[in-house]
Amino acid sequence: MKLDGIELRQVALPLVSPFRTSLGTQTARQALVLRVVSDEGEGWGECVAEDDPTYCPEYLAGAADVIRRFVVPALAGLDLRPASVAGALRHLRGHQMAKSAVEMAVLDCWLRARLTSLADHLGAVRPRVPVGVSVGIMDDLDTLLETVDRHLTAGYARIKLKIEPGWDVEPVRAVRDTFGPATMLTVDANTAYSPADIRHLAGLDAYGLALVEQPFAPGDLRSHAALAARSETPVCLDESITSAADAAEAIRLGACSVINIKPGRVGGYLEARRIHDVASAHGVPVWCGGMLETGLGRAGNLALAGLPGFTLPGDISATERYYRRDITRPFVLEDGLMAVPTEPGLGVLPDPASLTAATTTTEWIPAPS
Ligand code: SMG
Ligand code: MG
Repeated sequence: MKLDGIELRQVALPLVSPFRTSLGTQTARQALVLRVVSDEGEGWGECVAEDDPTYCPEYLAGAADVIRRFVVPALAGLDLRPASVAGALRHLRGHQMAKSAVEMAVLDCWLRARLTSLADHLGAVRPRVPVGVSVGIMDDLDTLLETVDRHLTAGYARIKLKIEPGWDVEPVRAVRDTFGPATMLTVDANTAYSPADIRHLAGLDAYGLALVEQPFAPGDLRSHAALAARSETPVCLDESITSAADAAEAIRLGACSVINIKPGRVGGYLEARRIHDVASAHGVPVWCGGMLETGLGRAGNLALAGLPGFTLPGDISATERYYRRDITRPFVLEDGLMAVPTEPGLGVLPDPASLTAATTTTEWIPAPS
């Protein structure tokens, strides 16, 4: 397959309610939508970098710049296939989210031309997957309990509470006391704690959490290992894991016993599958994280979550939890499950009218000949 060029579109989707984490509050998703054009047709991708470099070092305008100035020229003239994208971009350090978006669009294009779904290509084994919902930091406990009640009533299989110092034990205790021991409950700190908090965090053992996600800085595997040694609650890494090599090292050091896999954070769906394989070989369960994706990323994440090692519910909630109007058809919960798309490629396409309505800028980057 030969690359003609990539169209970059910045889209803005207002969130149905503000999403507050220890990193800040989001009221809208600014996303970068890619359309790869090749001699074999078109494919769509999404870059999950955020406006600001707070969750990770990448940010949207930077990702667009990397794609424009370095990625498109590096792929021009190649006999392009999904499995060769990462290698062709290896000389560019970092920028996993930019690379992932391009690999995703190449995968979509390639698989559409071969009438194969991403789920089949990755090796998904389940037609439907249980999913969870990530609940932001709230102003008060009453609002939190109402929100959790609504999500459990809707059928979500797991509740994840965002935590930070000052909003941790109390909300966890309130949710556990109100909804009982059968509710699968996890917490995510997005790196808000320091090694001095290890004893405090071990106190969460009293509440039967399925896991505690990324309490410490991305590079601080040592503190994650220290918490894991001291606490009964499984430690899960998110921000720390940017490759299969990272995953292998974290498992070896005892820094995690669960891994959150986000294709964008690790450079693409193919590296995500390698992390799944490494984790499975070590008996480490994985689950699919979320970055408030549009329907394009949601479709791809559902395909990934169909792999056998994805044994915990992911942050792949129904569209209505995020957006009133997405750029694709909405994804819905059916009996607490979400269906893995079966059509070729990602299995969804942007709805032209919704895409146009959400688009703020469009740019065509031709592959240099
Ligand atoms: O897509 O449902 C979603 C969001 C899930 O909590 C979520 N994502 O650290 O796991 C995480 C966060 C990252 C995005 S907010 C900074
Ligand atoms: Mg996280």
